[in-house]
Amino acid sequence: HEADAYRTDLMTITRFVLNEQSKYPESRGDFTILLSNIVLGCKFVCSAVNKAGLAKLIGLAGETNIQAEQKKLDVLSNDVFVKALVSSGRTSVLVSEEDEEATLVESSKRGKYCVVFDPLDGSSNIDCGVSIGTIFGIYTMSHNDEPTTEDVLKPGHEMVAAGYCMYGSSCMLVLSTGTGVNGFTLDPSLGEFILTHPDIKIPKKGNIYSVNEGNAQNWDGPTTKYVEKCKFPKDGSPAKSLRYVGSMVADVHRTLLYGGIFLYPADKKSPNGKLRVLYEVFPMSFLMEQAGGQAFTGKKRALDLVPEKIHERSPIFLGSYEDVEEIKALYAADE
Ligand code: P6P
Repeated sequence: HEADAYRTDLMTITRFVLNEQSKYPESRGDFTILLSNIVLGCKFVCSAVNKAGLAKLIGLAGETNIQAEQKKLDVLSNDVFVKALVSSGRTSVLVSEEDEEATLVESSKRGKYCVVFDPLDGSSNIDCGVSIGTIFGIYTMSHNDEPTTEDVLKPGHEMVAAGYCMYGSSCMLVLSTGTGVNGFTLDPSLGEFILTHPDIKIPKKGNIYSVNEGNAQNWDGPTTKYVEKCKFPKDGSPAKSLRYVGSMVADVHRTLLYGGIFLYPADKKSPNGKLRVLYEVFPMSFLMEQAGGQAFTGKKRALDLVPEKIHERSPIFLGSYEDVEEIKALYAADE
């Protein structure tokens, strides 16, 4: 009857976080309130993304330019997250991929957390039904003065939590609050995220590499050498498989569960790579380290980066510990 027991012991994300927070006697439930507002945003986006295709269909029948509606999905998602986070009364600074400037919360609504997020990463993939996602990272304020962007221009290792929600065949929220990584799947009939992947650990080594090979002509030496090694191993080991969705949440989620390495290297055209430090590189690097993997920028541990601008980019190599070690060795040899 093991299965029956499991089915009745529904561990929702809220209960799970409350259990975790109860270990800190001084916690006043602020984080749980913050998280419940992030979860609300994810449920909204999940429902909107799933209807997007249908809306497109209806759009064809109606006169509105559904394409414009489609495009707005990332703006709509951003509005929902900003409003939910501000109204939670638990945040002071918000940085979103969608907003050029940070949101500094008005004093009556301020709280001790700062949230950096990409409300709908990979949204260019919506039209073809590819999985997309929300990525977020959470810092705490270190003072009670006026909040500024300085409060989020901190190294990623100072984050207290990070996670992503992937809108795919199922809606899955992967979260770490610094004591490991757990995966929760949305049960639409309950409207609850249920713990389905407790204590996720990434395999120490994988046989998948994930990179946009279309940029190969612009790569530097170490990346070129590493990808060459994946395709034509010299030590007689089998060649790796290439899996590249082009949506970071989908590529990182597969890497976390199956192992392997995800690369978005610097190239001649973009010397800092393409992915954003605060709300793509840091949250995914935080999760990888918490799951026993690692994340490297080509020069240093990704979480040790100190961003100077809120939309700054960085090259990133993340995934199975041993796979990232190999590319670190190639960069070290290249110095
Ligand atoms: P490229 C999506 O546009 C995104 O921001 C990430 O989700 C994804 O990993 C990357 O860009 C894909 O970039 O240059 O390979 O198309």
